[in-house]
Amino acid sequence: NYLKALPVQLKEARMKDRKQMLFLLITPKTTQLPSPESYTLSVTPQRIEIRATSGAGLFYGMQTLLQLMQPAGTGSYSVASVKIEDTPRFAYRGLMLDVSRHFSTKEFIKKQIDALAYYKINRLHLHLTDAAGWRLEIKKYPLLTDFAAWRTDPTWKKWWNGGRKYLRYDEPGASGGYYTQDDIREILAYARQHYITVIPEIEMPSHSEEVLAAYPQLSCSGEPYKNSDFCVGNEETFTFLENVLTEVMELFPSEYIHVGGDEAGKSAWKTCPKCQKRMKDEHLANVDELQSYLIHRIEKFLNNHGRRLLGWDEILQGGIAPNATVMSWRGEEGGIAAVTSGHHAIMTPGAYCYLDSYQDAPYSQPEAIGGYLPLKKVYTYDPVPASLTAEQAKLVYGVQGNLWVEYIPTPEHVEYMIYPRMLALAEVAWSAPERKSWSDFHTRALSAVADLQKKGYHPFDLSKEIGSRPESLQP
Ligand code: NAG
Repeated sequence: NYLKALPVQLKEARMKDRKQMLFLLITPKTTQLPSPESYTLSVTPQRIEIRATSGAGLFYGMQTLLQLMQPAGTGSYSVASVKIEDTPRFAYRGLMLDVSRHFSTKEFIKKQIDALAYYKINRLHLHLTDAAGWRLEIKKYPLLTDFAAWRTDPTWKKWWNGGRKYLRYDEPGASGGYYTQDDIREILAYARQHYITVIPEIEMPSHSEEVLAAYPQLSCSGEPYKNSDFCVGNEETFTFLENVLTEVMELFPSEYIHVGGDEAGKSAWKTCPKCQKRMKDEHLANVDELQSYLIHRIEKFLNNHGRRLLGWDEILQGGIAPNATVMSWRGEEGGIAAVTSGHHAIMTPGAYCYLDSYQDAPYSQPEAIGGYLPLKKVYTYDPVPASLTAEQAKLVYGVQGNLWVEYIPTPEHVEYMIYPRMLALAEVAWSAPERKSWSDFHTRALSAVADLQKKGYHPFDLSKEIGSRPESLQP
């Protein structure tokens, strides 16, 4: 399927001599090919050969070949003779896209899949639910998309500061959107062709104002617009979450289901009679343990369905669930704590991986959430903290860039924030640290930006980088 969908240039390529051929060979596992994503690529004047033990490896060999092809006059391309053995450093190489704060269409997602796969990214984590809008059709709970997916202002910032109301989809001024289950199937089929696994995130117990506006009985107060956390004392909360996750698992084949877990306020739990009763019955010492009770129960549910739980590093609070994987975002401490206790971790610390930060001097940039993360800083990141033993380091499953879009209302702006920084992260995720070179990467990133522009993307123009962060917003 992928070969059918290849970019025009390769489909139209003709080898000059009929004996010149492109071979894609699946071969038995060898030490040369240690992972299913490894490949060898050999280009001689007579033949191009890619070997791998799986389709994924052949796919990555193809991406490298496409990147090496140089235009050589009208409609033809040349590739220099080369012999490459290549293997990824990390099995998990991801981008998270927040589609709640501002909705992204399925066409936009597919366009990003094209670019991400070209740079050998293999996970797309979709932040599908948050206060700003629920983005996934759930047949059992129609209000999630008839109501909680629509708000009064298309711009998050104005809406957030101005009353935070949701509207029915057919009310005048309703702004938002969601993916139907068919849209998701379409996205997933496209992602699969590009060897990208899509990981759905359903937020709990917090960042859930939109759910609690639609189904207020799931909150501690029982009233809309009062709480952001689910009531953990209420059995209905678990019925709801398990019903939602059942539909999510029917749609998404990913091993991981992301359950959020970040930034719960937990304050309503302290006075809610149901939460207090739960704490007493379950011998829970504090609200952290109450959160952990919910995460443990949800993990059991996911594990019973053959899935693994993934969550932001707050899932460590009150005791981590036995099989959970931690996504370490508030620095590296969460990831370190996870691997030290034998859990997997995915590194995504804000200081290196948060693509919603400024990438250049603020006065030259559209407003961002704060923080300064230029390309070079992303490139220098090492996802394995120096303090880890070799055994612990093996539990670092990979690295991910996160794009939260509170301040990023248009698709062009989303691309501007992703590229080229995601290319730096792709190299962090794939290449052995000793093979990295900033100056070499910088040169390649400049031409990659031009290439992305030619393909219709809107990357930050790296050739115009000012490269400093003045304290003032003025030049
Ligand atoms: C955090 C929140 C996220 C927000 C982002 C902005 C996580 C896991 N949680 O406050 O909802 O959009 O940072 O950078 O990042």
